[in-house]
Amino acid sequence: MDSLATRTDSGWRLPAVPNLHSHAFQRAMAGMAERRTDPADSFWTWRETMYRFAGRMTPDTMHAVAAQLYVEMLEAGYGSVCEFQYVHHQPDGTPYDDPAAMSLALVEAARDTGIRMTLLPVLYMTGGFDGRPLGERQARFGHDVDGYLRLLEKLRALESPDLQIGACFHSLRAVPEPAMREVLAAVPGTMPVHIHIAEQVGEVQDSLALRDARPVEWLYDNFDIDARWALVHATHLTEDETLRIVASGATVVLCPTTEANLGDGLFPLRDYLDAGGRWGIGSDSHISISPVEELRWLEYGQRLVTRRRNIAVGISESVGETLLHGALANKPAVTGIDTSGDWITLDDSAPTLAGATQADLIDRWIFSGNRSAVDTVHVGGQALVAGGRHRDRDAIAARYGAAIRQLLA
Ligand code: NGQ
Ligand code: ZN
Repeated sequence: MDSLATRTDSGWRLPAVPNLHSHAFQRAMAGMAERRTDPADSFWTWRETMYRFAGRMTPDTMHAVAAQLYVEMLEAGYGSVCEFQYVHHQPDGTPYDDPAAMSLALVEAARDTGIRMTLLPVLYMTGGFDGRPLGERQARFGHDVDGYLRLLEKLRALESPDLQIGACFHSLRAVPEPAMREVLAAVPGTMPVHIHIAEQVGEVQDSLALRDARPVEWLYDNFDIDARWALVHATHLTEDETLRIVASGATVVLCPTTEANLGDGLFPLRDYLDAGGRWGIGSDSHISISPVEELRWLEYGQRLVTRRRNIAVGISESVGETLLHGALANKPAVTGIDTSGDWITLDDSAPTLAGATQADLIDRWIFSGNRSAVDTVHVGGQALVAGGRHRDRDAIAARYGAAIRQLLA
């Protein structure tokens, strides 16, 4: 396999990495849910903290938080982001004067920073597989199908090479089957479709109890899933489900640092790679914003359970090269965006890269040290990051600091 690293006059050049899963507002709470509130603390108790933060966001704070997040993404080597946006309305569920206000705040943040965005307005209708209504804290997430399609239509008018719109179902818990069908029938057949699925054991158990099928099994039994589908997490899979995902050409979006932080479980990576599955990475809750750390922990999780080394090795013998190839391959179907011209350079003076060759550069970038080695980032021909710093880093950080103080007040 040819290396993704090329030597240029300005140092080692690599493709920028697409970030396939983000909830921008969660950047504001990263590191603030790490105290035990109950011996049974879990994903579900974390979610209560997360809902409290979601409840405080306004279009202005959303804009400030997302701009800071996107600066950090670019500085880490991501060139594009899929934004899974479900905080749509005022806290009591009343739409803003402009029902797209929150989504537009994210679009503005992407424009401020220069990151490419696939905006995924989320359909969120029910509080569980049993179809129960949204809880009080979920009120601002909700839409009926018509309102959702109007939002999609409005946002699609903004599409450009830097901004694409996709369809998005929060999860099988949150969207009843008829609504999924209506949306899929109404949107173009090439539009990316993203969904959270099978992240937690509790979700698999509920699905078995109420639908007599596991989430991924149920999805494949009931819908034609193809390459435009992004299945976020898909942590808990049987062998049969794993093979059905591979055969469909869908992309599994792995978010290793968030999945570790939330105690989700471990995706069956080796089996999935053996079968030829497509995957990508996302920073999701933004507990970490680094493609290096996502890829490193994708591999380390597997090492820890198998008690072996060098697991994610495919046609290449380099783990780093294999991982980076995987994270970059086949993304237009799930992003709608052509990122092939976006690239980063690494800092030639970084001690961790001293004496690197094309054969070991990517392994060293991913597995050695913690100081970011990203020097420049070029998106759509523009240098957004130079010397490791985004061009508007300071102004955006100042606005972020003010927004956080307001959120925490
Ligand atoms: C979310 N996040 O929507 O932000 C979810 C939690 C849920 C992650 N799963 C809420 N990482 O799944 O209900
Ligand atoms: Zn998510």
